[in-house]
Amino acid sequence: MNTVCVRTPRTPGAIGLVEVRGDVGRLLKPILGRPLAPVGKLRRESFGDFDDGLVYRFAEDGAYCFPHAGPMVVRMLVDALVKQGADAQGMVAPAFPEAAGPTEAMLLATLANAASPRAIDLLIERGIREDSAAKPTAQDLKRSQQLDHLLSPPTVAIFGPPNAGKSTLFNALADQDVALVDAIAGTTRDHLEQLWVADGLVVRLVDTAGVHKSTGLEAAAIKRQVKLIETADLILTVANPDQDFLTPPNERSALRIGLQSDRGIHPKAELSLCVPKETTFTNLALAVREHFISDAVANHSGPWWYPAARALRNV
Ligand SMILES: Nc1nc2c(ncn2[C@@H]2O[C@H](COP(=O)(O)OP(=O)(O)OP(=O)(O)O)[C@@H](O)[C@H]2O)c(=O)[nH]1
Ligand SMILES: [Mg+2]
Repeated sequence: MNTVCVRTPRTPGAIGLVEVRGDVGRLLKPILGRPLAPVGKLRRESFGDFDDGLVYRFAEDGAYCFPHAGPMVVRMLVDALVKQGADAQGMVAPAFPEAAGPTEAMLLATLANAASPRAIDLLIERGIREDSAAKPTAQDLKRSQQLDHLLSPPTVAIFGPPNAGKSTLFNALADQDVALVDAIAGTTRDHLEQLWVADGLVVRLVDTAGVHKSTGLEAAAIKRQVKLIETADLILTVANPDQDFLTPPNERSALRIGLQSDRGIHPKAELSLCVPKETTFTNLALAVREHFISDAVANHSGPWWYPAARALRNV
């Protein structure tokens, strides 16, 4: 079976580890642009036209690729391997010879792949590791599903009318100027995304263009972003003091945030922010983390039946 598996956390870092198993020579040749080196050789390679890094063939049927660890680069490498026929879901049994049993191996694999810093301590303290652990109760499963958000980043979309201050907020959270900020309404023409750590929970934060009527090419971009907003796990519905909050497509998971609070507090806001004066965004981070993982669950001492442990025990 041909498989590809990311062995490093899906957060920015220096080097990523992507493990390829199966017919590795055939899978990697089109991506590297030349035949794979023999077993035992570590060699510098180009990954398509999107990155370069190291490749180590540790067995006839196994290779480690070390690209740069930007989440986008890692995803492009995985996508390229999937295009060559590798199965990205197939590799569930990780090679952890130090594990006492299959459950502990799953725990180690989950630790290695967890997106959020908060997941590490929680998995070590409460993650199921005994093969003989008693089956989870309904309450255990309910709490575990909240904690699962720590493993792969949920999507959080910033949604609101033009000029609300969406990109200003997005940029401040990134602490860098990624999105376009301008006083002309409708400046952001497409969505942009980044990972943001909200009180120990990594989320995929998406900036969207102000919603307004449009035609042609721009309409296509807007259609795409409507879909993104519809499927987001949480929508931050924002408005400045002169604007009404828009009704998001899936309102049950929305948080209303009044922006530009230096110009007035929005009466309908659940949380008010003046982004340029914020330094820590503590309240926003807490509200976002609390949306996915309640304080009660975060502080509970019960077991965490992470997805791989549930799959192993069929629960
Ligand atoms: N007074 C004040 N102005 C702000 C604040 N935040 C943003 N602005 C200004 O509001 C204007 C619009 O900000 P953007 O962040 O571009 O708004 P946006 O919601 O991304 O707009 P579109 O992308 O066009 O939909 C800019 O001139 C910002 O400088 C704030 O907290 N206070
Ligand atoms: Mg914008």
